[in-house]
Amino acid sequence: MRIDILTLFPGLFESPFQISIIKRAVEKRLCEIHLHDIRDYSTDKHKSVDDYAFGGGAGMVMMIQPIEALILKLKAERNYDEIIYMTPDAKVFTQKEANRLSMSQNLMILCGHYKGVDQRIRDHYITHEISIGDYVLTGGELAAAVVVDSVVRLIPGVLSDETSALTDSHQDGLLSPPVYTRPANYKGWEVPGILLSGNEKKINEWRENQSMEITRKIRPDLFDK
Ligand code: 6GU
Repeated sequence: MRIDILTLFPGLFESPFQISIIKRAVEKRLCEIHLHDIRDYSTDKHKSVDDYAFGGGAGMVMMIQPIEALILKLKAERNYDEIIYMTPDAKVFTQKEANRLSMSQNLMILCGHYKGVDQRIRDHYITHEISIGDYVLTGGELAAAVVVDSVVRLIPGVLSDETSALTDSHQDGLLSPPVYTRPANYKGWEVPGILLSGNEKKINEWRENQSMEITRKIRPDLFDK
């Protein structure tokens, strides 16, 4: 998979993609992540990337020109499965979406800043919009890093058996059961005995029950979906 990220702040992605699972996915050549600085595509003599909103109001709007130049350059090089715009005014990202996007060959992700991008970019180039939750971030970069992380770990070969995605919270629509490791008794805090029994069938039943109970308690809304 190839992911192109269009941003005014490429530096924000440096550390998240240079650590752990994403780093390994890139090293194993299972994915390529390319960062593009939108400002490099401004033809303006001051390299402007934003301007005041028509109609007034606080906050700047990202201009069409540099974004379009960058999108057109990339589109001329390959076909994109989706051209995604990160914005709080979109449907909220889910595991189902992560699963779907993980089957892509090429993804382009545009990160919004300030008041967002000129609507005409959305109308004419964007094929999919993502918010990561009902709260506001300074820009789309951290949200894009979240989406990339959740998608890249699902690419076949990225996770080992031990880190398998199949048992993740949300993968089956439920929250995960509690987990424990050595020691079995720490200061008198004991691990549930069933987990030490070696009875795989009983252990799986216990985990399923815990999943249901925890989901009912913390996220009952997941049962409605
Ligand atoms: Cl994608 N962008 C911004 N700026 N804020 C957000 C978001 C995205 N998702 C949730 N909040």
